[in-house]
Amino acid sequence: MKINKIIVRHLKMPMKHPFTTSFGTINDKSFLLLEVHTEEGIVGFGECVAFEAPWYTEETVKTCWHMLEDFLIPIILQKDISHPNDVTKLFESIRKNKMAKASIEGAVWDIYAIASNQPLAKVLGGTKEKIDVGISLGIQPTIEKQIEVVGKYIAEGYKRIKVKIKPGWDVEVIKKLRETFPDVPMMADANSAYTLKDIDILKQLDEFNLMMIEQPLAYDDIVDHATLQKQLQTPICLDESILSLEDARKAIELGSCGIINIKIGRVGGISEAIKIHDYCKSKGIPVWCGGMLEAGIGRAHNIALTSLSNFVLPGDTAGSSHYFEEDIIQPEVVVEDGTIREAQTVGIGYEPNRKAIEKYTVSSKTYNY
Ligand code: OSB
Ligand code: MG
Repeated sequence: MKINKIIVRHLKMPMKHPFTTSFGTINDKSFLLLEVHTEEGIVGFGECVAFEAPWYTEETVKTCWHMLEDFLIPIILQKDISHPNDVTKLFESIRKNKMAKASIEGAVWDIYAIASNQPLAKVLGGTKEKIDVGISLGIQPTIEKQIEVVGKYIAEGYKRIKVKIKPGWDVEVIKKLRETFPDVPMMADANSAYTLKDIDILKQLDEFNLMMIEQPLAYDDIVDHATLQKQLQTPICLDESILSLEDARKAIELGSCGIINIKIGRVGGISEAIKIHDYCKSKGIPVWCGGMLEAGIGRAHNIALTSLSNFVLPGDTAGSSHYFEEDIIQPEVVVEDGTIREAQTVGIGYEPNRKAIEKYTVSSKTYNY
């Protein structure tokens, strides 16, 4: 196949609830949506998960658009592509910028699945028909409110609850949550808010039977995490620190984590995500699919990826209605009893909602060969 046209749209979707982490608050979801056309007339969609500000990784909506316009789109237009893995190879000469790369690669996987007349999950080698989902909840103004919000989503059936922690909002909050919900599968995500100097605080969290503590230390660290893991009973899950299969290998060899959160955008695409999944499986390291507050296209990619067998822990792929009044896909993603059914139709399994896409688009540009 050859790609002959790419439409890049910048969308802004108001979020139902502001999302607060140790690094700040996100009120609106601002992101790039890619519509990729082939010569044969197949259309695939990819969602770029970079945020407006470089808090989670260094990429932003603007850096991604720059990388797409000036480097990635010129590389990909009119090249012969027989498999989405070719996209990863074509982008090898460009360093990092993983979210920008992944947005094209995701659309090419969609196209590849459509051309193969199969659901994306099947094309990726997925085996599950239904996936378990958890939910990631932002920091709330008070502990009472945090307990209320957690209770609401337990009642909705989510299979595990993730709460965000930061210095000053940790042991006491987790203790209260554990007292209120003694048996609920629960975990905490620090988004790199601690250092080894905080080891006494982090060790106190061992008391609360958490499934894991996600990314307690620096976003680019695997050495201190290994030191910490030796002193913690609770498994560490790495998120920000894992950008590639090589990172996963090194972290696992060092003993920096017991679990890995895989995000397609963070690792540069689905092909790399599958490699990390397979490697972790061979090492007995469970994985789960992380989220970037995606709209429907990114969410659909995450759901398809999660059908692979070593995604044994519930992911952060909550239902569309948790995030937005209206999603940009049809049907929207629905969670029932804490599970999502894998789509059975070809491609990503959801149709773009053209009206909603138009409504939320603030600017766009078309790139032709
Ligand atoms: O650390 O997993 C994270 C959202 C934005 C940036 C980083 C993270 C998150 C989440 C939310 O935890 C996951 C989601 O619901 O999409
Ligand atoms: Mg995280």
